[in-house]
Amino acid sequence: MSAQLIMTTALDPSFLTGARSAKQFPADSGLEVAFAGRSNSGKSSAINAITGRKSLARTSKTPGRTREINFFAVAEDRRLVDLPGYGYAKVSTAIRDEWRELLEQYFRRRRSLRGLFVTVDIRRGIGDLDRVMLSWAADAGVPAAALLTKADKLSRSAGFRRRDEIAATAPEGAPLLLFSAPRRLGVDEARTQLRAWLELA
Ligand SMILES: Nc1nc2c(ncn2[C@@H]2O[C@H](COP(=O)(O)OP(=O)(O)OP(=O)(O)O)[C@@H](O)[C@H]2O)c(=O)[nH]1
Ligand SMILES: [Mg+2]
Repeated sequence: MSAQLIMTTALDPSFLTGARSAKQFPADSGLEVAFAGRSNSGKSSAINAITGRKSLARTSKTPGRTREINFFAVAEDRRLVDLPGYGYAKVSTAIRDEWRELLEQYFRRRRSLRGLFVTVDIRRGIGDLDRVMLSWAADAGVPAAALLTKADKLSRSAGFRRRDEIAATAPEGAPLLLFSAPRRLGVDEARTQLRAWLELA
């Protein structure tokens, strides 16, 4: 087999744009994978760990910081999408409506969306809005996987136990992956999934 055939395209991430309305989305061509999840659940950290770039996506100790949809290019016509987190209580109703509207605009008509990671803090488990996301993806025929983030906060055995507990209440079909950005747990598996969705493997 030639070297060409076994080579995979390297992820070469760069920030494209932050969008506050559908008009600001990049052209809906090629393929993209989105990261959704509760505010502070580790979406931006997961993007950084998976792309191997420490501060590509801005992370924050303060929940609810990301109010835009941030698009990153990882290869020619292949993108990652960092969505604003949901479920953060301490914002005004007006801002919450704005977020919901923006997320709806994205999910309603994004034809290039080919995969969805939902980040779920392993200690919290899957919540109602995560369920909404996962069932929306299932209805839209978009494959989804849950990243059970912050697994480093639990011991190894507690992590496995917790995953089984969460699996018992999770909607069927979406795999659950133990994940830790600082420990790089599940990072290679998530990257393999991402590449498959983006047809980069
Ligand atoms: N210990 C640990 N901390 C993490 C992990 N992932 C994220 N964090 C921390 O959790 C906080 C929130 O992480 P972010 O990646 O900014 O979360 P987010 O989901 O993008 O948050 P919003 O954009 O506000 O919705 C930060 O303080 C991160 O350092 C993890 O796997 N382990
Ligand atoms: Mg974020």
